[in-house]
Amino acid sequence: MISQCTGRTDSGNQLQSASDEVELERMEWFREAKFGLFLHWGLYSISEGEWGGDTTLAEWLMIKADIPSSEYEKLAKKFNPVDFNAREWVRVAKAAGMRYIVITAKHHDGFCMYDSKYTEYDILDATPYGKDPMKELAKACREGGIKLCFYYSIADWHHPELHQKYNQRKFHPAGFHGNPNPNADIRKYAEYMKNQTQELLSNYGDVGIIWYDAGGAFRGDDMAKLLDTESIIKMIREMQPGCLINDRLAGPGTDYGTPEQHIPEGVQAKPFEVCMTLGRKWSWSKYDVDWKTPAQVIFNLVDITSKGGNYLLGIGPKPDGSLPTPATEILPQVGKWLDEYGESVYNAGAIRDQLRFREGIATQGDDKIYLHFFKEIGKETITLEGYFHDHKKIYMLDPSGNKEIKTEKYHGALVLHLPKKLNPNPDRIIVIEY
Ligand code: JFZ
Repeated sequence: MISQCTGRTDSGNQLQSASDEVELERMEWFREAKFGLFLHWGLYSISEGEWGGDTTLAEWLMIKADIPSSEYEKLAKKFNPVDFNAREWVRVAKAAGMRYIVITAKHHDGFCMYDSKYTEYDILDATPYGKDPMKELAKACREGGIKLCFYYSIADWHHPELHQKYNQRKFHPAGFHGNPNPNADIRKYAEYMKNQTQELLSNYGDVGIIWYDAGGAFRGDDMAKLLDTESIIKMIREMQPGCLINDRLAGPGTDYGTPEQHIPEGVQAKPFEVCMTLGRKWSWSKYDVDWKTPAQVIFNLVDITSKGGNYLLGIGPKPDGSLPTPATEILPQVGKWLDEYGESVYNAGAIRDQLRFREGIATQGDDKIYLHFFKEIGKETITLEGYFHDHKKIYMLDPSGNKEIKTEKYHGALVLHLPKKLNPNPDRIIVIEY
């Protein structure tokens, strides 16, 4: 396990090879960022979660409502996000403590939310908006000092050269396509996908991640061979060596894993990023009313950090370009907590020591261990077994003034005498500085 901060392996050895060094350098911003905003925004947003009386819909609108391309394409004429303000999106992300944004450049419906020279089925050519929002967002991210990243769907329910047999089969045995073409040539689609990746990496400055996703398509097929993913990865490495590639693009040499809507058990060997919705849906739905609380988001962020991962939290901007009100109410509260306690996340990662802390979640930085208490523990002391540092000081983290914690050694373990009254959740962190 490479430390979050020093880049040394667990035993403090130097890195094993030059490729480790390159990988470590490429991942550095990602490891330090910890927390990102995932935005699903497209023609499906216009439905606001409803189609033909079904109010359970979102970004899978086209396949779940079985809409042919000739019908679905008409949505483009209605897409005019007059309230889109890239600077406001970046402000909301930064105020939440988020340090990168992943936005859908193209989702499974095949509609491009950026100006592509390889199709007219994009926001510049097919909608009344007539601008490229990704240009505005790239500028705002640069000015705001956060990374812009693109979600790019490998599945495509509109492109004539991707046969429906490769698309999602769980809803349609043969796969779904809005305009099925029995003579589709996968090699032409592979070229289209590679060309669009190239233009995303050419026209928007530094890109932090190309966040590929097949959404269950190509299941049982050799995606790497069919799409020649190795040549795509090679091109990305050559064009922007600092750009990460997630593991949903099949093939050798991607950078990190992407558990979706769940937090894996235990510290993970490979870098990973949990992607999760803030509500229930990835894209905007006015029927999405079940939102996570700030405390739940904070717990998830700390839990994921303690396992060595990042947290990518998803919301769906409205078709007019504004952000859902619950998101603008919840996210600033998470950001306030990070303003006060963020060192226990940003400058920390999985515990490298053998420390056992059963009462909560522990994260570890270069010279500090953070003990997060997220539940009532009902006792006045805790015993840390497997702890071996000669600590400098131990205190309760408190923005109004850290409170010293009394300790004693007991059979090689460290006993901490807790304050009579622990701070209220989730602001209860004891720091061991060594
Ligand atoms: C995928 C997308 O389908 C979804 O719309 C959203 O963008 C999410 C972040 O990524 O979700 C998946 C991923 C994998 C499967 C299904 C949906 N799968 O393997 O069946």
